[in-house]
Amino acid sequence: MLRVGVIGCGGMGRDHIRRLTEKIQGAEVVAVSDVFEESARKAAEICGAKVYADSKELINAENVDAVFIVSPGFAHVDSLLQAIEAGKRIFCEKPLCTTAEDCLKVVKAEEAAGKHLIQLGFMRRYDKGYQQIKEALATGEYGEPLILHCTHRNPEVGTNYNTPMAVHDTAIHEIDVLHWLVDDEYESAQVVMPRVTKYSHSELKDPQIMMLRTKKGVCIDVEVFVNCKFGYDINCEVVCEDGALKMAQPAYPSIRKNAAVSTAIDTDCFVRFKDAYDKEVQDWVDNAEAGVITGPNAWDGYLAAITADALVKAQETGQIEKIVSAVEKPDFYK
Ligand code: ISE
Repeated sequence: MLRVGVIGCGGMGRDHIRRLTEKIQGAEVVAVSDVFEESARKAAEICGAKVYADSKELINAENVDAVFIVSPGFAHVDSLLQAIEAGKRIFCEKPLCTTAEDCLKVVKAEEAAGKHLIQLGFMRRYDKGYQQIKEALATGEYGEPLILHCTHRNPEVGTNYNTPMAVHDTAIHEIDVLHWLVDDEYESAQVVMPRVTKYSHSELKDPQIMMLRTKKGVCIDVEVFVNCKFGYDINCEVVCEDGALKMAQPAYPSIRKNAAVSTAIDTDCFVRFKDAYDKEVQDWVDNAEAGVITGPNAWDGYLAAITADALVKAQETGQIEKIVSAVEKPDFYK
């Protein structure tokens, strides 16, 4: 049984605690901590874990085999470095860290420790729709991918959501999943700003068209539209040399009523990617004993951070921005 300590007991943290307690095989939550003690106490009620006021103490607790980091992004770097030092296995919600510099620190610390410890919570790689496309591409039957057309639509967002968040919070999922999907790396980024919807405000340009070019020359466009009003709508079509593959949508019945045919669209990511969240955590637990990480890792977190930085710069300049890594991919991550 993998004994897990969870750092960060907000909505997402409690969701993961429930998952680890009620669904996941082979794990139990034995420790929880949060800067707000009340949140930690509420979380402890779900799983009967011990509450720690200090997250470092939780990380170093003898009965904690693995650390689950669900605190706000800016707090990840300290917990990650402490957990690496303690040799604990780690699941970290996205982002790895909020700056590329901190991501690199974590990458270097993990490499120096010589053990793959960190899995990053980019759950889309575990979604059946993306997996089907990846498997289809691997058959070679459709030739090479040339263009990807994607949408990432949210019905609405909070009033504090601003233009750069369209990259850091939203497109960050496409940034990770799409280069994995076509097994390629990004070279440059550009953002085109259409007319702004009446549902937005002065701090948020919405919608946006984000474009990425890969090293092999695949062109990707992602429509990010976070006030689309009609649903949580994620689409991906891969145009190849010998066919075009469109990702399947979650299966809902087609309903005939009032002289119309309709099919439901999900309204949030927790429902749309429910199975993917369960699978990523089960996979992390299953691989813990063997000491391997098969999901997104710390290097993927670094790549996402430099790609996001280029997109945010492109939002401001309107130009094509190069995506450059400060270091070569270490052999450790190959
Ligand atoms: C949120 O943080 C997510 O991760 C969702 O998947 C995304 O659709 C949303 O825009 C983000 O704010």
